[in-house]
Amino acid sequence: MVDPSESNSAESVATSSYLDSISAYGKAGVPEAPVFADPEHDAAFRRDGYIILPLLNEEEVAELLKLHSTFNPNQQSEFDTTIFNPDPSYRTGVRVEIDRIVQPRALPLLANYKRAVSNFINKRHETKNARVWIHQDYTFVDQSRYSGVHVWIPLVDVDETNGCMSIYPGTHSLINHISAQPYQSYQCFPNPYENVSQMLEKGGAVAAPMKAGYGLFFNERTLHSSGENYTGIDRVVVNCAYIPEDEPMYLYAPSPEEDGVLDMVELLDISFLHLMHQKPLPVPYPDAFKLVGTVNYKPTMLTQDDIKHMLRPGYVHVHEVEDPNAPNWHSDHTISVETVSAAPTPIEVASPVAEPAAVAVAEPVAVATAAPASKPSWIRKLFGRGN
Ligand SMILES: O=C(O)CCC(=O)C(=O)O
Repeated sequence: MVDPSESNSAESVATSSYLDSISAYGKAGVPEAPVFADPEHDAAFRRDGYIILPLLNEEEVAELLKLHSTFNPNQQSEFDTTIFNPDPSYRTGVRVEIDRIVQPRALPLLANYKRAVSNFINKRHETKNARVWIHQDYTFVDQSRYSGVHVWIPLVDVDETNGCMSIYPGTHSLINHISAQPYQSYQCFPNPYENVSQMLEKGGAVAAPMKAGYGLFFNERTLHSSGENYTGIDRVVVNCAYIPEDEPMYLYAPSPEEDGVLDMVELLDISFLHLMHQKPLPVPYPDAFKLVGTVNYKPTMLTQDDIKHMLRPGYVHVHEVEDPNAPNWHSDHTISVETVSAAPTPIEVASPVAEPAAVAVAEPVAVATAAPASKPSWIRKLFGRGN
């Protein structure tokens, strides 16, 4: 992480040259199906793997904060996610309330997407062990055809003192990694980033300070992390996941029968999502989980050579402060990146990522059509009925 206090105000570098060069290096296909209704948002999201947009007004932020304190009045733990609360009626209550306020703002920005998950995350005040290390979230879509998208909406202003998000631009196009459960200590199974995580955290992180009510939309493949909350105030956020309107929500689990194979499982009832978190799904799968296919997948471990083109020491995210009371306000909402310390490392032109054949999705995620008619061939077997 670059420390802005170490700035020596070196030269500014145009955002586009930095980000274009990143996307030029991505070897993994990013499906063509649009994610955002606005083509400019869509292009930025496709290129960078994230975009920050104004989303909620002050009243909506205040209402959500109040709801959070009703749902979570006495949080003892340093980090809490309501989605994994064991009580189903609690989870449903949270979801209904978040959806009432957030989805009328978020869904119109997206291109034919629906909400999959709605969640409060709270990083309590004065944390010591609540750092969230760099990781890729669970894969919820058939990523040969579609991009999954998350939105992370802070309900208080965030920066590096209270656990703002850091994002790793372009990492959504680095590798076609399917993030399967069990997902433990940020070690997605299997985890191709293991040997490069530290290097990325040190040299590729873009801290994203944000005003309350803004939304950080990110591709479910984009790597992200967050630091401690050193302040005396809880850092409450709303976090939602979205999937294509006409698609089921998928989860991926290591096949109990065959090494190097992932079961592609349709989640029929979102209330059971918690069953797959941090422990293997019971076998045979519970009724809410329908096995629909399998995917050959042995990930290639990324090496430091693979990612060094993404490291640009000296760059920080500078977020332009706009009017947070203007939801969905479209304007020149550029995220600028400027040099604050060292001169940029020269960009290398050597192929940074293993050739597609080395990436073990049997056929690397293909560029998808907007409305594909059939299942991709990398879903090796399809089953008529579940389990
Ligand atoms: O809220 C945070 O600090 C991190 C959240 C996160 O990484 C996630 O939801 O995947």
